[in-house]
Amino acid sequence: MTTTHCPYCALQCAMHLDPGPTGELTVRPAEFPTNRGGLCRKGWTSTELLSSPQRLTRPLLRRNRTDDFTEVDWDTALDHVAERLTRLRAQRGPDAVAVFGSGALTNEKSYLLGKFARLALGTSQIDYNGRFCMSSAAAAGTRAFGLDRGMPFPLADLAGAEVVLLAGANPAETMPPMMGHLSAPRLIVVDPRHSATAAQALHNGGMHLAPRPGSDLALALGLLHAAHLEGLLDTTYIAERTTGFETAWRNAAAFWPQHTEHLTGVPAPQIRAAARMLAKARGAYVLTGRGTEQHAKGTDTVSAWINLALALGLPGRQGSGYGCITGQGNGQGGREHGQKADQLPGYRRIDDPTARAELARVWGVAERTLPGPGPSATELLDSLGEDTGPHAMLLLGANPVVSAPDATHVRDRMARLELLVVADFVMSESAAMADVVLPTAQWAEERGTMTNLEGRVLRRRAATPPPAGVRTDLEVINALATRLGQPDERFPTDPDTVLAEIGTATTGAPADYSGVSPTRLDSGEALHWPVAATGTPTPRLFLDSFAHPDGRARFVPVNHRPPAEDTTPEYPLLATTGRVMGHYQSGAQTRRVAELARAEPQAHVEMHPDTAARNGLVQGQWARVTSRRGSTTAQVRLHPQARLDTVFLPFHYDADQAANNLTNPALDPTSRMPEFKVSAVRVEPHHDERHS
Ligand SMILES: Nc1nc2c(c(=O)[nH]1)N[C@H]1C(S)=C(S)[C@@H](COP(=O)(O)OP(=O)(O)OC[C@H]3O[C@@H](n4cnc5c(=O)[nH]c(N)nc54)[C@H](O)[C@@H]3O)O[C@H]1N2
Ligand SMILES: Nc1nc2c(c(=O)[nH]1)N[C@H]1C(S)=C(S)[C@@H](COP(=O)(O)OP(=O)(O)OC[C@H]3O[C@@H](n4cnc5c(=O)[nH]c(N)nc54)[C@H](O)[C@@H]3O)O[C@H]1N2
Ligand code: SF4
Ligand SMILES: [Mo]
Repeated sequence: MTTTHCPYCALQCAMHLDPGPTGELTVRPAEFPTNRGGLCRKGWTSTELLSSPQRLTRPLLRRNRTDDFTEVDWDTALDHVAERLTRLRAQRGPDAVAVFGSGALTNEKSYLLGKFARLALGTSQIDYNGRFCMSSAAAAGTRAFGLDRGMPFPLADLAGAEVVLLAGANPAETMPPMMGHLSAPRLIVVDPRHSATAAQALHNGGMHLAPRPGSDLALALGLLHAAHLEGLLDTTYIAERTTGFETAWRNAAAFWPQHTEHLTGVPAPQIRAAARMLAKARGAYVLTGRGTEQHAKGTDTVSAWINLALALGLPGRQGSGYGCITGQGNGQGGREHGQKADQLPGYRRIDDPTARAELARVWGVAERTLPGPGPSATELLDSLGEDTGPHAMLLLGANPVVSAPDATHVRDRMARLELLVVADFVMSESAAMADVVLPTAQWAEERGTMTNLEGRVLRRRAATPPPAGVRTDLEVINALATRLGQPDERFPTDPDTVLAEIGTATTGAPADYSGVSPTRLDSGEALHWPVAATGTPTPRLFLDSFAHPDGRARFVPVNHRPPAEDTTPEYPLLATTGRVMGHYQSGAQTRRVAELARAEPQAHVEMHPDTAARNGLVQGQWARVTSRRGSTTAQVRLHPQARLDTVFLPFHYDADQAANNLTNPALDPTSRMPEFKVSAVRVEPHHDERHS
């Protein structure tokens, strides 16, 4: 038996893997503070992909995009990649090569990938899919508290609260075992959809506020306004632990309940009632998810939620707080170790001279050889093949052809690359476009560490060796780096050696991992970062002071503005996107798991029966949904409690069922988050013999 954690989301449920009679691994849930013996359907079926016939086990190469792939040996594939990269760099300079990483990668892979980009390639062009995930919350958290750790408290603390407000999060589908921690508190769910979580809230005496997509910022200002008017703010806390309340309040002052109702569609009495419920609770949390964050104003929107939490005196207190629900398996650790365009390991900035000097010393290079900050994920993808943009890309752990905004455009850009190299264990839609595909090991075949949604570092353990012919990501990075002239010892393939180096590289940094060791992890100690070599872990941050130099949290003055595009007679509805329980992300993995594929075989579009009727649609019919970017097809699923002006599509499907054919690449000015959650669309019957 091997005890490890689920490969998918940031809850990182613990599980035991046992070899079955035919050698295949079976899953049993393990007792652990986040999942407490529970798993969702994806976790239960997670071992199926290890032995799937769709698994890649040989490197694949084609010298021409119009050719089919041929199986080659590793040396041929790696030599080809190294030779092409060297030539491109010589012709066009180091920024001609890009790297795209992922919050699915272990801490060790994230760290080594960032180091590979900066040292072996010398490129500034590195970013990752976490940019599409929690980047707005990270930016707002840093502004307010001086440090971003998704949940600055253990998940289990939530159970002790009286009220939890969930803004744009649907954990009943996205992290089902988390609902166990939310059964005692009353929930206030803010979601345009009557989601499974909203249903749970109403069932337990809580509330569901259903704002128009993209209007959360107004709603958060309205709640602050209502709480202030009723004298429910924590004025002592505001005076002692924060700065900037007055300027932030000046913006909220105009958001009377009626005005807020007009902007959001949430009835004024509900706004007042929710403000009262939250403000009067003994123990309350405000949590944000992607629904409120994935907007062209996502950072300001999260700031508005944090302002509300600060005004009520919640953050940095035992039994109360603000947190962002991080999404990907290593969404937290993946944002700390330097695969982000503007970042060095330990959550340090790449434009900070002290951090640069420190890292250069650890890495044994001259500081001036480290590149500066590069473009964000959407901008990076948009510049591929441009004269001044990258002409080659190395992609690990993401499937942007399905998951990036305006996916058709992204596909066109990726097609312009002279060299696309993808390391994956299945032929994802992005891998299918590559020149070279490198087959890598999966979660249950490798060791490493992951940092879960509460900032706790966990150990991923190998339960079985990888299939013959498959290499680990660390081995792939090493093999490419050495071929590019790097010393072998600079790119270790042993995860524990990389972890030790992460400890050195992050000593004294905001995300200090120097106290994380295999021995401490194996002892079961709850290692929430920062954890210094000689120090104790930090399950709860900010109890004494916030991370700004003056120790205070900052209110950030923010104001409401409409989404990047609004409805017109041609595009009269708003489409929002998100997840269903049975699939994970771009679906590259879960669409290949038989039970999950059977349960949710194709895309659907959720809408109110009247909206359907007005557009000539009935339950189960195929609809075409069209935005200014493009169109997609999906089967109509009626929902009697849906908003009349809003339809919802999951983004787990590819090609002509891809929700991202619709989405708007308009970016948040601070986090560079695209507007996944609002597109103006029209819906109509789709007539196609394949679907009839
Ligand atoms: N089953 C499943 N679970 C997952 C994942 C998965 O792909 N599948 N992915 C993991 C990852 S990476 C992430 S980031 C998390 C995401 O977890 P969540 O944030 O819970 O997921 P989403 O479905 O993207 O969005 C949550 C809700 O936001 C709502 N929403 C849409 N527009 C708006 C808006 O304008 N305002 C508000 N307030 N709400 C809005 C949607 O209706 C949806 O119910 O899930 C993780 N867990
Ligand atoms: N419309 C819309 N689009 C969205 C969102 C939304 O809500 N709406 N959400 C966004 C969010 S929050 C996220 S996080 C992104 C995620 O979207 P993607 O970045 O596309 O994520 P995945 O589908 O998880 O892709 C991971 C790929 O990497 C492979 N992989 C997994 N682990 C490893 C590993 O350790 N090594 C290697 N080499 N490969 C690995 C998998 O097989 C898979 O092919 O999607 C974003 N896109
Ligand atoms: S909730 Fe997340 S970590 Fe837990 S079993 Fe499901 S996908 Fe895996
Ligand atoms: Mo995510």
